[in-house]
Amino acid sequence: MSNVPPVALSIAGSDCSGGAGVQADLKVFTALGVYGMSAVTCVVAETPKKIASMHPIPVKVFRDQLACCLDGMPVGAIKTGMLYSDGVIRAVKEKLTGGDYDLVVDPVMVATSGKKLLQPNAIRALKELIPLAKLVTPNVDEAVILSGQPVDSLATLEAAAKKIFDYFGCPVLAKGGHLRTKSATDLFYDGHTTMKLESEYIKGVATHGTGCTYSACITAHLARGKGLQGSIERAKRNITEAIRNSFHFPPWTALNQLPG
Ligand code: PXL
Repeated sequence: MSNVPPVALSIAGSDCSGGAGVQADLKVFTALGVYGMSAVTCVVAETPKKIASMHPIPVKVFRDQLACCLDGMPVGAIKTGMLYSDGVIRAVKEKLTGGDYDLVVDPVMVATSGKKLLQPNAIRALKELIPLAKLVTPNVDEAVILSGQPVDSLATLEAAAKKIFDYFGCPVLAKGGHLRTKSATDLFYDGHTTMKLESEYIKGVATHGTGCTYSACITAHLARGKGLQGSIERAKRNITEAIRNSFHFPPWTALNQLPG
């Protein structure tokens, strides 16, 4: 009897504290009934409050992980998170070009603690990867960098999302959680449709790894064949509940409780 589940791959950094990066992605995949695999780009020694050190994985070892995961396994969806270097990004682009995957690019650049998770000289390579994606998921700061426009409101976030679509030809989910609005509103734009995803802003909870968890939820739903808009809508509900029910391990900041 065959028993083949949906399969997804996380290409991201390792967060030893378990709230972000590959660890968060694999937990989400499991929680949503998807078999998860990983290609680690960088080992990050961190807690939700600080990054102690970072060690990039040699590009050869990274390429080998990609080959082991992709050659022969029925991978339906892939997400990228912290990529860190130009060499890793070029390896991803080379391997995924021409493949039949639903790719979600979470354009991770800076940790909440302020540490850079993408080398400055890798931004160009990241911009060349985005056109391969089915979705790019910038937060406000990343939307500013990718669009070259200031963002300080939902209207300017929407303008930035449209600019990003025009530049990269890739559907955009611009996440407005960092705007000081009453609700946490994200904007999806795919060249035709603008979809507004609104949820209650849950006050006083600054969770670590929310971006990773959100894009992993989208990736898992894509692997399950829910389509792009259906996956985003489901993931928005998942992430809102994950924040509402988040775990607190004082003195750490909160960690998302994964969708069940
Ligand atoms: O949340 C961004 C992020 C992504 N990936 C890794 C991280 C972090 C934040 O700390 O450590 C590995």
